[in-house]
Amino acid sequence: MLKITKILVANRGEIAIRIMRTCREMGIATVAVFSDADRTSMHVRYADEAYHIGPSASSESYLNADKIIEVAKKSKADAIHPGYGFLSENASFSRKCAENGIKFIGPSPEVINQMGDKIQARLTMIAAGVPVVPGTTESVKTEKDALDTIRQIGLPVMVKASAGGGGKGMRLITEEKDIVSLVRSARSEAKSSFGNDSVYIEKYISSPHHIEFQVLGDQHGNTIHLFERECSVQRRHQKLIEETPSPLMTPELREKMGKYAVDAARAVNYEGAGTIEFLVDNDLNFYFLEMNTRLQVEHPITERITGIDLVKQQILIAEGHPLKMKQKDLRQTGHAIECRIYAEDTDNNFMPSPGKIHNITQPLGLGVRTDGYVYEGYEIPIYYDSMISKLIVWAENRTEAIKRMKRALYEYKITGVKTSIKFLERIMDTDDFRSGNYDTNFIEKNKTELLAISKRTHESEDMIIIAAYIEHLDQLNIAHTSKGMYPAQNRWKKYTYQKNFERL
Ligand code: MV4
Repeated sequence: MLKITKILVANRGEIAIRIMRTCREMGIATVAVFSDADRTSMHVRYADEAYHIGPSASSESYLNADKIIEVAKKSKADAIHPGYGFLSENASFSRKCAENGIKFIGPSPEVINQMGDKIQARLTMIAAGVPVVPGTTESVKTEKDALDTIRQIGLPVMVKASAGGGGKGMRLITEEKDIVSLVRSARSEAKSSFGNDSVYIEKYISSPHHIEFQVLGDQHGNTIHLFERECSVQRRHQKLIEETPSPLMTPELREKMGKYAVDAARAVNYEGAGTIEFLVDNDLNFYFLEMNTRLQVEHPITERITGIDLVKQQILIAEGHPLKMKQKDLRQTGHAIECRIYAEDTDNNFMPSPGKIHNITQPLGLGVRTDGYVYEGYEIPIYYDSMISKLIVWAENRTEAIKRMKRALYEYKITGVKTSIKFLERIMDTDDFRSGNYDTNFIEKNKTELLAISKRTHESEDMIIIAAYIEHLDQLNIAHTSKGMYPAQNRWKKYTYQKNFERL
């Protein structure tokens, strides 16, 4: 059995800190790596050791596999945790780690490749008996090939990049006359984005739910699932809110999908934490979409309802320990919701809003967790993702969890940069979210309401006056500290409270 005593975290931001927190609890030393732009970042301060790895651009730092491995060797780290994004689903990085005697915390390069190639993944799932979206099982070769296939499946269809995921190189085809041009443009986007022009075709599932199952597999062939996450609140393939259990789920459907999720992971002898993504249509038919071979952003909601530390499980699995828990012992307790807080201007087409954090007051109290990394005076760099924090709440049921999320969002105050907090509060107030009756079209469907209200709030003269007053006090450095509330802040809060609060 491998004994891990030091882990290099090949990431930045909230996830780097999230991983290091578990390491600290386990008595494992931590090594941070950082770019030019991250010299003053929190993950650097948190770690036991930190090493500079290059310029700000990720391509020259957090994606520099050789440099990171060099640091791991120099610092005598036994293992590398890749977090999410960056090198987390890079098979050649996983291989290089192994070649250098460093344990990559995640699956083997073969499994990463097998799931990274979406056509391969479909074939694997078909062989394992897992339902996939009807469509092609090999890449589309010629225009005639595409026409024949689409006539067989029937319009509408989706053309997708085999090396893709997350919406890149994807086209919806609704009319026969567009087939040739859309297949061509999907192919060229695939080529330029992934260096691979292989595309495949699937039947289009309209207004689906995006539901994913968390899985864990150890090195001894034990595989379990940790239930589902509902991830349908998305905007342009960027998730905004996730919750578990899914409001759509029934015990029977969960049992069925959970079994398939475990079958999917077993089909590749999956080692570590992974996610099986499904599309679920309005008649509750479900189809395997993709497998993510990493820890995901939204993992905390699963941790909250199962009581399991997923990072700890990843580390124990990497050391070679067999999973301690059995499927039949796992329970979903209560309801958890995560809101992703982005530094962006929701009134200006969700443009990133980098800059200096002036004040930050984070929500606390019963049932609240924040996974973040920014602090007062920190300057958010332009180079990386604009997600600055995740707000996770738990309560005994969904209605109470929504109330708690509204309370926590109300407490969350960030000045200096624009954030998505107000927009998230608006989502909590929509009938569609509150009823749990929403799918991947939710943001588009409620766009007018969500944006119109946020504009009106910002443009209200009272609000501008109050905001200016708070800003004035902030500059005098007397308002809005993390230690207490001041009259100006209370006025602001009362105003939004009366306007937006309704009993659920
Ligand atoms: C689909 C689909 C409908 N039918 N495939 C978007 C991201 C990529 N990973 C898969 N995506 C979709 N694939 C078929 N055959 C609809 C989507 C989709 C979507 C999926 C999950 C969550 C949000 C979405 C938003 C728009 C489209």
